[in-house]
Amino acid sequence: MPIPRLAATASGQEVADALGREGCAVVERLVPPALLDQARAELRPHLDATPVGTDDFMGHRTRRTGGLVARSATCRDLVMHPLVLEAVGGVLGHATSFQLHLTQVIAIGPGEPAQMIHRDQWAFDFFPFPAGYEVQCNTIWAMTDFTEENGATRLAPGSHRLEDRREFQTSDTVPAEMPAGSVLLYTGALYHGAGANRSAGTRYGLNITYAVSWLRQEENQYLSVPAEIARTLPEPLLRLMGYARGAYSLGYVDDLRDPLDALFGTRDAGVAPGDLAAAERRARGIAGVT
Ligand SMILES: O=C(O)CCC(=O)C(=O)O
Ligand SMILES: [Fe+2]
Repeated sequence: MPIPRLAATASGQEVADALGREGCAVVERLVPPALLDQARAELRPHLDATPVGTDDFMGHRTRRTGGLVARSATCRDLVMHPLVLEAVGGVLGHATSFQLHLTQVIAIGPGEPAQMIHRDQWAFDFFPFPAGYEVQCNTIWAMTDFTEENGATRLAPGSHRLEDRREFQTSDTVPAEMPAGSVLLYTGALYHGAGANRSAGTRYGLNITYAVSWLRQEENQYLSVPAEIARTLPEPLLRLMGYARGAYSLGYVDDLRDPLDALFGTRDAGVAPGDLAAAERRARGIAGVT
């Protein structure tokens, strides 16, 4: 089965329907490539400072840079992209709410072999979720063109319905080729993996994932985004990051307080709301980095 491809004019429901059918979908040219160039420019010092992975799964020629909500204003907008949130809501709508699970630029360097084919939901200690019960929905934005040669993500469309712990070969999968500015969506149960990079350039993908709010987040947003920066962010983004109760009472603070009350109850008088530059200066000072 081919990967469903939709135009940027598609509705969130159409994307969610494609995800229900095949477990994956590409929305072509959803944002101008210049927006992703801007994100890359904002992240440049962090991308340059990130070490390569230390095992075969993370990739010995692959750099994974996270903390994107703290580090890039453009990435905040991508986390909150309305079409993506609508599609994710369609896939995870059986739960009370969903939240941000991780943010990561995946930069695959030349010569990196193909990653093992896997399900992202295996991160939840390999819990055997029932077939058809999705707890996670993911995006990979193409910051550079994704081609079979440079390591486009490889997918087995329809495999979200198969049994767990299945072994796939790379040859059982197809590459999600797409021009820069496009986004690949796939569910937590879909078998996939990064492709081998046989080109001379680096493949940049922006992996932003979401999961139901009753599961633990893969990237700890409370520590990845310093509170001084968090206090400058819009409330809907904060809630998506986990400053909200999941289901009835998950994640409350002391006397059943809402996490946002706790965050703002200790507002730092030295940083005015919205003054991101001041917040970042303060955060760097606190972290001991100049
Ligand atoms: O970068 C990619 O194309 C996919 C990476 C991936 O699936 C993962 O690291 O879990
Ligand atoms: Fe993955």
